[in-house]
Amino acid sequence: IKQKKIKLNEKPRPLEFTVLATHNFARASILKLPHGEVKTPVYMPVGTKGAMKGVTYQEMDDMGCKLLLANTYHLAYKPSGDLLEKVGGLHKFVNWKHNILTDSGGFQMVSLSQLSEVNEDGVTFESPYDKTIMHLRPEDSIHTQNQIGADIIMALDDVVRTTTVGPRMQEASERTTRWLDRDIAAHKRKEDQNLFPIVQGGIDPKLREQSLDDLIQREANGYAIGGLAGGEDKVDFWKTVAQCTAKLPNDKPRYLMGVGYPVDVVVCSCLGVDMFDCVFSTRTARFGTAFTDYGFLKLKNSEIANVFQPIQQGCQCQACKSYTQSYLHYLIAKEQVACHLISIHNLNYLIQLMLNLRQSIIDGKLIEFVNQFLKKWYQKEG
Ligand code: PRF
Ligand code: ZN
Repeated sequence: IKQKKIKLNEKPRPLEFTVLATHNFARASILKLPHGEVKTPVYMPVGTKGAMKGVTYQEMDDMGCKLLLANTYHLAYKPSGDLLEKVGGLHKFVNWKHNILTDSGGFQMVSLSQLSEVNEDGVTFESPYDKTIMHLRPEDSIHTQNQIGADIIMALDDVVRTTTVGPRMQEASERTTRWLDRDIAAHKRKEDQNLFPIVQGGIDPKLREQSLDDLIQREANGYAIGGLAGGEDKVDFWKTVAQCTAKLPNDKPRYLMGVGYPVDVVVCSCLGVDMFDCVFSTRTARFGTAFTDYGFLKLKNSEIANVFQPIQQGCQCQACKSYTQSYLHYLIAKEQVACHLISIHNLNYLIQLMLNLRQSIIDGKLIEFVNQFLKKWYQKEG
């Protein structure tokens, strides 16, 4: 009988990852973090600036959310790392008792590319609000993330557009590894904060392979797959995700950054991803679009005025339990609260989608689940 060697004197880790069931690459697991257990695969709602757009943290709690995302760049600007440290961290500041993950600020190099400049030392941002300058070196990002106190913190990566080719992509990918070593050296709270490295390399298999090798050597508690969902072809996207999940250690969580389109989270869960985040669900809600089993529902469309049913039959969210599509259609033009209700529905939809997918892995019914999901998603309700 093969037995796993137990290393004595192994330091306790602020993360335990237990795989309960698998189907090919897909896994149903429990991720135990300092602020409680998270069932994976999981979708993490994004509260960039320490607040959700249009949804309270209490409402996220009511939906069963156990892991939220926030962003270091925005929090460093306001309310600032120093203030958050003074109040005892972001959990206390926003009164959230479950887990938090902070992104490092790396992604803002792309999203705020007009206002940022990068070199080997780090990134410099000019604030879009008041033109102040912020230097974000790996050491600064980690220091601020230590002050914020999230359960999972992200390495500062050199992020370029996914469709970048040539030497700049290679430089970014290799620099991400060099920065990781500075992140690791700067990280002061290894006992209660997990630092996840981010695999880069665009859609170039060779660069990805190198990035994977380099990062896996550093033996982190979990890994993220970055640099995707940036306008590349779907086939390249899926192939790259598959390349990463095939190589990343089986006993550690894998987080695919910036992906939250329902079909993508289903496909990528099947490829072995455990964690997702994306602003898409709430952003699209603010434009009046709701997620349903039958695809997207544009509540602004005039014919919705005559639909006296909830967004989704059987959905247990606040919006669906109380209101018809017709009323929401009428509200959109008048009141902010419409966006609030649709956001709640979309977040609840993704949280439930992940829970159902997870249960199907546990029950050995993933194939049936995916068949049903795709059949409905690509078929108009009849
Ligand atoms: N790096 C970081 N955050 C991210 C990404 C990344 O590559 C993505 C993928 N486009 C989303 N968010 N640090
Ligand atoms: Zn609903």
